[in-house]
Amino acid sequence: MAAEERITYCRICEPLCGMVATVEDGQVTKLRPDPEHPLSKGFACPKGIAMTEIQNDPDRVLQPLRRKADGGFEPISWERAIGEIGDRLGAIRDEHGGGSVGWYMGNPGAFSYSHALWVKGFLDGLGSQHYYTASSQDVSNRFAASSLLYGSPFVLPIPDLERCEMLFMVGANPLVSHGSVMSAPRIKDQLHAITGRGGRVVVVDPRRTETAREFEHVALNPDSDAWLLLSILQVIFAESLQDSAALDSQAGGGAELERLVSEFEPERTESLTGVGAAEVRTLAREIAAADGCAVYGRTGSCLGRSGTLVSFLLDALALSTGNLDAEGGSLFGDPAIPFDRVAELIGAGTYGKVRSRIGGFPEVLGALPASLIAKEITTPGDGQMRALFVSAGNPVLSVPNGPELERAMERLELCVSIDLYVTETSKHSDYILPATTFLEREDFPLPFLSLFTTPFIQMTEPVVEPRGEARQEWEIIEDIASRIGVVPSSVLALRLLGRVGIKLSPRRLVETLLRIGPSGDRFGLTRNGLNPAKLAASPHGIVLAPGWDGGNLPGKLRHDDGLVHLDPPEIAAEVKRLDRLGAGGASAEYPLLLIGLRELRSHNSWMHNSEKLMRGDRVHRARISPTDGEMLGVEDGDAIRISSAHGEVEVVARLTDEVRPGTVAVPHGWGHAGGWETANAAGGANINVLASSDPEDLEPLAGMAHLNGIPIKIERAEPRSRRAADAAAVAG
Ligand SMILES: Nc1nc2c(c(=O)[nH]1)N[C@H]1C(S)=C(S)[C@@H](COP(=O)(O)OP(=O)(O)OC[C@H]3O[C@@H](n4cnc5c(=O)[nH]c(N)nc54)[C@H](O)[C@@H]3O)O[C@H]1N2
Ligand SMILES: Nc1nc2c(c(=O)[nH]1)N[C@H]1C(S)=C(S)[C@@H](COP(=O)(O)OP(=O)(O)OC[C@H]3O[C@@H](n4cnc5c(=O)[nH]c(N)nc54)[C@H](O)[C@@H]3O)O[C@H]1N2
Ligand code: SF4
Ligand SMILES: [Mo]
Repeated sequence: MAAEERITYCRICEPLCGMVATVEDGQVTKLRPDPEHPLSKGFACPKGIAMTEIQNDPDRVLQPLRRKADGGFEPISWERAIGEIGDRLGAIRDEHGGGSVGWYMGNPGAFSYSHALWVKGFLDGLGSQHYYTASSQDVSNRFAASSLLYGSPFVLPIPDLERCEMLFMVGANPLVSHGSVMSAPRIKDQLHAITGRGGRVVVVDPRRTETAREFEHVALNPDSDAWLLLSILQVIFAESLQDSAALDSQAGGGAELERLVSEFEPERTESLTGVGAAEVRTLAREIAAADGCAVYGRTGSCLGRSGTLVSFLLDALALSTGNLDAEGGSLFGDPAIPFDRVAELIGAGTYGKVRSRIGGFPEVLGALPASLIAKEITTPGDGQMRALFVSAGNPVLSVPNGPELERAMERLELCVSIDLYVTETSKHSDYILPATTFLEREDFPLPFLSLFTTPFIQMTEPVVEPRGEARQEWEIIEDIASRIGVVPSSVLALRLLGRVGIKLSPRRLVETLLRIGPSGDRFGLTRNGLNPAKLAASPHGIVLAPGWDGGNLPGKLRHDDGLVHLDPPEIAAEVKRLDRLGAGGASAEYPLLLIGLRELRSHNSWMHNSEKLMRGDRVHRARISPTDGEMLGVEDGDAIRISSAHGEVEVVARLTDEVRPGTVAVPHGWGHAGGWETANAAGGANINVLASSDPEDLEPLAGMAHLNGIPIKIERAEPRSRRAADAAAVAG
């Protein structure tokens, strides 16, 4: 059969780059970047290209699997799998209530609108609050900060890359990550365009990253961002550099903010941050003086001990300098389907509506801290979790203390995974159900519409039929739910169903939302409005406007007074707690601080089975400063043992002055022991065994895991003489 080309877009990470798939005999044989995509314009990264290998991976799970007594798996039919799961789930629900059923949805779930909507609907249908996502290792505190500031967790500022004179970027490495909580294809070009027009990109990061190297770098101590931002704000108010007009018109509590930051002179915080007071003063003046400064933070601003405070301070800085909701600063998307309003309608746009049974943490967008899943399983009492579904997630490698979770999973009465692989997590399930890849499903970037820095919309059909017996998550959920008489849907879905009398599929739902949305055709009432036919006729996607306008924020604010709140008591309490925490937490026993790192050819834990991506000299390495190396007697290439108060791992040392003395950077997502041969062979370790899953170690306002700035110590794992002897033996 002749080869055909199909237009689609990548759903591995947030730029959602356009792709062209070559399909031969019903198989994807090649993926290449789509030159006609109006934003990514022929760009794709190595992961996007390597998706062909994942798609066709011989290690992929392609049939439902059931665990045998010996721990191995046997294939069974879908009918049997759904029947058995339904029966067991029904019995658990009847005995212990729907609130004993939990679900963890991992990162790829966010890239499938149908998956995300149906999981939440299923748990709502069951009446369970045990909803967990990768958010509590990623971004929950950004949502929590938005809730405090704007009264709505989904109100997220995105940098105006097109028009800013200065981009102040805290804890992000977009040259590798390709951008997050902003969808900005070709981000590298966009950053160079800023400097190209005479502007500046300032990167605040403990490590001299790929991005920091190409632009300006402010090096700071891990997990000290809150102090840095408090000091920048202190200077702005003390030197009367604030934009009083913006403060008066947009915000309430400006005076309280000024008071709150007043004692954080840069001279007081420089020993905590490692950033000199003079440099902080200069930075503050430059941010205030810039003709448009976009203040942006990402995972490095979220994974410390005070992430909600840091996210809050980033927006407070933007607002105080007249850069919030203003062109050249931070903007708020107003997309064709207003996801924040949809979430509100279905009751998902919440913060603190319920609290976790363990630790009393507030839910964020319905999700509770994933770090607590193990304890929710093992702690008896009302609401104890007895059944757990895991879809598109590998929490054994991604949350703190994977070994604790592995042990807890073995105690569940029912555990079901929906994944592409037998992973470190799914291998502990009673059933593994084969999921489609994104190339095998239709899609629509629902949650990302407001985060595109250029307003954009695209819909894609599946590129190929599902391989083997793979099914989409929402279909699996429908089948299981109907076995136990649950309707997996949210309030809005039901309402729409009744109103327009259509069979509820995710596609119908999203098409309806599109047509009744602000840019929709209102079923023919608005000429030139968007509808599915129009999207189908533009498979490369449609740019809806050259950029977002300033001024969208008032329509999104949900506080009764219509203002941004700069004085939430929770934030004042966090500043007090920060003072008690003191510097980084390093001690005589654990003198170094561990931070994370992303690599161009890894994607969290799930692309290490691609030979293309694993080619060459890829080893799980800890980046250590040469000064520390010398002190520890560790040389480049040595096997080292890293230990914290919570666990220990062995990895390989790489000495580099990218990190300063005292800081060690190691990527997460390694240490495989699943059904993926290439990944297993890659070696490395689960770095998150060094992190704590104890409630007292989670960030209080969003329950986020503390993954950056973990106090550690390092020793050589084996005497070098032995390694040299081994090498000599091999050579001989
Ligand atoms: N190639 C690749 N791309 C990815 C991913 C991947 O695994 N691989 N993952 C995707 C996902 S899930 C996400 S959420 C995004 C994340 O997107 P980013 O947040 O842009 O990605 P990171 O590379 O983790 O960048 C975080 C930076 O924070 C720094 N950092 C660590 N601790 C601190 C600190 O205390 N303060 C400050 N200021 N900085 C700190 C780290 O050194 C790092 O450079 O990337 C996405 N893109
Ligand atoms: N130390 C440290 N830990 C971190 C981070 C860090 O920076 N440092 N980053 C955190 C971040 S930002 C994130 S987002 C989390 C990620 O945490 P998780 O989402 O728990 O882990 P992933 O490695 O993304 O695992 C994704 C799983 O989904 C499967 N999969 C891929 N596509 C699909 C699909 O379409 N459908 C289904 N059903 N399955 C699919 C893959 O095979 C894989 O098993 O990790 C977090 N952990
Ligand atoms: S940057 Fe790479 S992985 Fe991310 S969407 Fe683009 S091609 Fe896919
Ligand atoms: Mo993430």
